[in-house]
Amino acid sequence: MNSTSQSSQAENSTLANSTFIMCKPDAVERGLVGEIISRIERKGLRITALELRTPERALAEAHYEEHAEKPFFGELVDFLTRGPVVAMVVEGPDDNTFSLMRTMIGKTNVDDAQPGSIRGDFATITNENLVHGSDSHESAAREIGLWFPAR
Ligand code: RTP
Ligand code: MG
Repeated sequence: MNSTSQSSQAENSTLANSTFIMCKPDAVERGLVGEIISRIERKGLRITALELRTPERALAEAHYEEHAEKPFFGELVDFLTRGPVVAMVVEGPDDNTFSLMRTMIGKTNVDDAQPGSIRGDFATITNENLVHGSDSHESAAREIGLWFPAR
């Protein structure tokens, strides 16, 4: 790669084109991380940060703060903290990366998740639906800041 294309790639690397993706503990336990990463790469998206870690409770609570008042919040935090997750920043060529990833991940409820989507192909329980993806530009910026504060 020459210096011109390197610098233009850096200029195109914007937060607006990035989203936060996480392989949840069930994906790590079931050995589906490779499958999920492979789908992201084959789609033509780029992983620009990646970390395997078991989130502390405070991080899991902050991550899912929009659900703090929901009856399933405690169970959701228990689930997310039960083992390692793979946290990632994923970037695409345009500002619709979060939306492309949400389509690839599939609907929240496993009964609605279409075959061809990650949840549609591999999940049988809504509470253990393998992958998280930010649902807006605002969520993406907030979640990237939460999980990768140095970026
Ligand atoms: P995520 O945040 O994990 O990517 O999932 P999502 O946007 O598709 O769904 P969201 O509404 O944000 O819910 C977060 C996770 O909570 C569990 N959930 N349980 N019992 C219930 O009614 C219920 N609703 C949601 C799911 O595991 C969902 O992924
Ligand atoms: Mg969500």
